[in-house]
Amino acid sequence: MNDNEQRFNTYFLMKADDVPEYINIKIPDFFDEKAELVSEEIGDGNLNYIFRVSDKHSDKTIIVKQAAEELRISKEMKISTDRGRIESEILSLQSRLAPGYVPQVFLYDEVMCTICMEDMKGHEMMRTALTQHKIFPRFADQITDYLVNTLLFTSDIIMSHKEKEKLTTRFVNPDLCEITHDLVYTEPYNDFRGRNIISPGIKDVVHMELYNDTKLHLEVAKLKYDFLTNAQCLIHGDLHTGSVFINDDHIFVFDPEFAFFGPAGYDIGNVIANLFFAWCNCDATEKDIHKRNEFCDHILNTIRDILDMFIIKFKKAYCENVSDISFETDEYMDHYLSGILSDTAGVAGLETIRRTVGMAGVKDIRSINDTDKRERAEKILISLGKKYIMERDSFKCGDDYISAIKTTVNEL
Ligand code: SR1
Ligand code: MG
Repeated sequence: MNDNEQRFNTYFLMKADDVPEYINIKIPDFFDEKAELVSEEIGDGNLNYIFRVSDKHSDKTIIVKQAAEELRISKEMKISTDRGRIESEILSLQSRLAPGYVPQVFLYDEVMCTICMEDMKGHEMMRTALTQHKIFPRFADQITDYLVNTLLFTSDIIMSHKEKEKLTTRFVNPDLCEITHDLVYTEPYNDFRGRNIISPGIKDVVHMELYNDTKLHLEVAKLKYDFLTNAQCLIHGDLHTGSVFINDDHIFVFDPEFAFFGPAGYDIGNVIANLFFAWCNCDATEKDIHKRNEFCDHILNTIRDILDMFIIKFKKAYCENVSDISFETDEYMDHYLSGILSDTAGVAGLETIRRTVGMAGVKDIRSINDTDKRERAEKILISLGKKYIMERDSFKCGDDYISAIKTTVNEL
């Protein structure tokens, strides 16, 4: 082994210039012998460093994602780099469960804590596209395929109990789950760490509606306990619109480093909440009324369709694939599905609130420059989030979400 190869036998955080050599050593056949490689750091997430390596003489590219112990969002937060292993393993599993919906993994390197994976070329980050108010009519159909195939097929309804039990141990993810406990389930309701980020004009609302509402605290505690204990299926764990790359025809769902066996509704609720952030952004910033109406209507239709398509596809897949005789009846299926739908609404509420007042906000809302409009959006989000949480058992289909959204918007 020469000196160059040895460089990568001990972990260090790479700079863009290190990555071409790294790829040539670790995946020597990936690029052509005559390739001239260049590398750039393209990540803007909270946790990792993402590099794109390209050949100047061809259109071949590869993505290298490296985990650091210190998070990008805050150097004081340190988490295990094992998240890279979890991410590469779930991507491999999901490429079988939902073919075409996740990027291909070429290599996981446990020393350098890197994942080398397919570049999702021809796609853009969904959050970025949505903040430009682009419309994606196929998204509801695509994401519900992904959700049903990844969630239901890793649950005890379909997967053999022994296989699931074994798989559960591969996806124990304590550090990343702790981030979620803190940022999603705890801090938005008391700010005991002082990390919340609250617009000055909504401070009173936050105190009254979030910090001082003990009935809300009880329901959030129930949802938190469910997240801690309900190992229902293998979830993505952070399925916001920054975890989707999209174009007119296709989506990739990526970045599943928060994956673990948890409640199915966590993923569905995240999708629903994050779509509505795009609605708020357009409502506050789009000056062209026709574009505004078209985009906002499209978002509401997408939210409705996701719920309704999920229910139809879930029931079909359940009936065709249920593997345990105890769960074969329609009555059990309806009981199981209504639990998922209640969790979905609860988590949609938690995500809606935590991205509004918590440390990890979203660009859709925080980039609204007009203070009055941003604070109006934030008040809508807090009120809607609370309805989702407090009345979660009554959100049974897409129209229930649309009614709640329309009522809340008209109230504020
Ligand atoms: C400290 S990480 C903050 C947030 O970014 C991730 O994408 C997760 O959503 C996490 O809660
Ligand atoms: Mg992420």
